[in-house]
Amino acid sequence: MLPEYWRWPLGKKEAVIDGSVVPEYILGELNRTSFQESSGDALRLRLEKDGYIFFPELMDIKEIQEARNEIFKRLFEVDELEEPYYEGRFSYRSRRDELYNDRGAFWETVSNGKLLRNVSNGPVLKRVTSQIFGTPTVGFDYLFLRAVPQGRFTHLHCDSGFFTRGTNEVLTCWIAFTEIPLDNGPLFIVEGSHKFIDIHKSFKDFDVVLNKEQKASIDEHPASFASKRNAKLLTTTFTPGDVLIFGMDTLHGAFENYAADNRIRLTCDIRYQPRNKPKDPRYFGVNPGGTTGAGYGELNGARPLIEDWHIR
Ligand SMILES: O=C(O)CCC(=O)C(=O)O
Repeated sequence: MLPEYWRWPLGKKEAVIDGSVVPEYILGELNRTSFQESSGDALRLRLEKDGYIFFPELMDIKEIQEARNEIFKRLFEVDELEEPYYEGRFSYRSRRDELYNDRGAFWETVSNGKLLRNVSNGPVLKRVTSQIFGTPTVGFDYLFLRAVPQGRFTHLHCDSGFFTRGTNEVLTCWIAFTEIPLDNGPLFIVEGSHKFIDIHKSFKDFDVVLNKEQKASIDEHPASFASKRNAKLLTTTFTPGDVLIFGMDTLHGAFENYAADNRIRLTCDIRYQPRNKPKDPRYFGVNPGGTTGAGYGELNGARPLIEDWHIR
């Protein structure tokens, strides 16, 4: 339970999780890395040391804007965004279920937008991840596109229980399509968490589908979790085109979007692995089944924006 003074009302822009303000002293800034100025060895060292690599403005801004508009237009067509659609403001309405009888099929077509795929599965991330692994890589076909309206946040977790059935050599690439200041719910990383031995032990060999007795997310409030370990929640004001890459053991989550102007947060996360390592068939090919096998319908993104999210 958090002390009462952590709660609303909010002053200036603050980080919030589930209605609680995160104390400022727990927040820290992500280290920034320039891809152009880094060798493969330098990138591997950075990943080993920090558990993540943050590349500001890695992607071409025009391609990011085009992909964003492609997605916003689809959300506007189901009445979830206000006009003009390119501002990405949540309408608090939805006609998604009325217009499409299959949520998964709808979300799959949005996730397969050509302009979005240019960014997520295009040459830039392939080049960057190949440089990190030191061998050619492939991006997963199954994509986690997230249009995040007000009131949503992502619980603390690491990605190993989802993506390491084929190989442990997997990296998550998280891409910002909108500007994401603190009130818009940016992603955060728990400083040094890829080296927390107890966490590593409890999630080693954990598979979110097979080990039903264990949850992927950590229930403890990320602020108290971090504070007990003298760690900070590392984040930044993301700008469109920023990419954050992290390993499977790195604990992360996302702050709550409480932006008063109703702007949604648009991001996607995709995984890359060496091309010569075994692939988990759930995430590759046409109509991939995704984590549970239910396809794109299992994602929070497939839910109309007016509907709450599930927690795994
Ligand atoms: O974007 C978010 O809210 C969460 C992203 C995430 O959990 C991931 O990329 O693994």
